[in-house]
Amino acid sequence: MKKCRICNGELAAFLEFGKMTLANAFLRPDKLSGEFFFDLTACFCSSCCMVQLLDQPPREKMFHSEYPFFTGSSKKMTEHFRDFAQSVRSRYLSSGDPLVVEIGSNDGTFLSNFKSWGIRHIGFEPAENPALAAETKGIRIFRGFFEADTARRVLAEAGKADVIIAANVLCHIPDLHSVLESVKILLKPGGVFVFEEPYWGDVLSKVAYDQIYDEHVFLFSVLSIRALFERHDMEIVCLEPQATHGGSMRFVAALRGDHPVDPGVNRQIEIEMARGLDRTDAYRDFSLKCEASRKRLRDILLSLKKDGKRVMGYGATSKSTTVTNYCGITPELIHSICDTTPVKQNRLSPGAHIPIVPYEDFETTLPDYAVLFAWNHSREIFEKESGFTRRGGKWIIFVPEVKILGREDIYDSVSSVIS
Ligand code: DWN
Ligand code: ZN
Repeated sequence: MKKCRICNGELAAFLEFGKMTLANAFLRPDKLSGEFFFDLTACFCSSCCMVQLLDQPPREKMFHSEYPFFTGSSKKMTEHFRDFAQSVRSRYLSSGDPLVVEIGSNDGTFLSNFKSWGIRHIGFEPAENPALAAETKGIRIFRGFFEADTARRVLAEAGKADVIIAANVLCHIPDLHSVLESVKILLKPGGVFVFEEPYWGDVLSKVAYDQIYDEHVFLFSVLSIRALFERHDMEIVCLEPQATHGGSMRFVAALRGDHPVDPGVNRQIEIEMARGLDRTDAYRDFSLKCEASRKRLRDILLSLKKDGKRVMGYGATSKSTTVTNYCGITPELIHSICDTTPVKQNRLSPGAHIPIVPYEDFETTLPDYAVLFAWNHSREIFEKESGFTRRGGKWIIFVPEVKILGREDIYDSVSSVIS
């Protein structure tokens, strides 16, 4: 049995998906052989409370020149990062010539705000596709992973950072001890490290098992993050829950004693203890709920197939790789998945081999039902696609529960999803 990546404690498996492929390895139809599979198993460490994968594929297999995710593909996420940047600017940037560093800056959606304000910035980005997109916008990118030697190189060139940011990045990095040591190399005394990540408390309560895939080697609670930062003489000084990615937590960290600790931090720890996030029972309950969710989604799709209905997927998310493979959803059950990302289009979904089609096909295919794989963008998508339900189409959602939604459920009732 492998040991906890944070504290070397014993790991207990609570959800085994079996053989799974890489969430973002979209395939060319003429190149199906040699698909990579690994055992996807979620574990819990009862010593430090960190939820983590038992095994994670090598990082070069996941984050490479063809990495297909671009933060800017969602209008609402672009707005979110503008607001986030404004909050960082007003709360944490001193006068003078401050420096903002982002770990995993993707296509530069967040840093573009600092660029437009004339504030010095550098983004670390190892994946070529998004790095290139950021550079095209004139954003300063360091092409590489964030590690002690790369942090030292940036330090020599640009000096210490006032703020280091990471958004939906830390949960992808297996060696968090190395990240925190590198943060300490680059962060100014009195500076803050602000990061936001999918929140394990939300994954549990929404049965969002699709947040578990190769790239997400960790899913964080405040308990587990506190245990990690304590080992590096750092502490969490503030927490700000976020609605993004189906429920995230923004953590503000600093060197111990540098900033007062907001009372909300201990309050959240108490909430997590009351919910049992430090005990294995909560995890067993979660895995039973995942199994029930999988069965219900599959049963609905099988019965729609029997009735001859046309079902399409909406959003070829990383998360959808877990859902399609875990639930055994093949092209016989879902005819295609539409997506706005050009590099995903005309490829096949990882493992399940469902064709990915351009977003415009959603209009022309006229599906009877659409499975909302991009459920974390439901507000944006329901706004954009009001015509689908107007002409009788129905959405199938599976988070927080498997449900079929018609127009009346989304737009017409007082307690609707969208209002
Ligand atoms: O942690 C991660 C998060 C931040 O982003 C990464 N490991 C990878 C990625 O996860 P994801 O692929 O699950 O993210 P999204 O944001 O849920 O992906 C949305 C997908 O849906 C994109 O491929 C774009 C597409 N989309 C669409 O076709 N129409 C999105 C919207 C909003 C739309 O209207
Ligand atoms: Zn541990």
